[in-house]
Amino acid sequence: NTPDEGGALVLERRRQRTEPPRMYQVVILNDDFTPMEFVIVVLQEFFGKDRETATQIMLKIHLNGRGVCGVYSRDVAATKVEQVLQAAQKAGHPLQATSEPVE
Ligand code: NFA
Repeated sequence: NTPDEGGALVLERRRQRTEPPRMYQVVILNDDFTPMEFVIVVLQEFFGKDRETATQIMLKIHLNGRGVCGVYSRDVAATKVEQVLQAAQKAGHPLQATSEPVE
């Protein structure tokens, strides 16, 4: 910060070096036992999907083996995974979810 440089230039260089925070996708895995309806409700309750979108995502998971339910900061993604696992355990379903960095 030389006298004639001014603080604004320094701040600008620092901003350009700051990468945006890594984002994490929450993935739900297919299994043979969890009812389709339970997955649809989970997608509505914890991922804010409307019923039609939730049904599409559930079917994609059912057919492809896995599907992305949403993309969030690391902490929020971890909380979503916990919510899914806790709801599944409480209902006695083997539904699995995980979060993984995007890219
Ligand atoms: N495959 C499950 C069934 O046929 C449905 C399911 C979909 C489970 C998506 C888990 C995830 N009942």
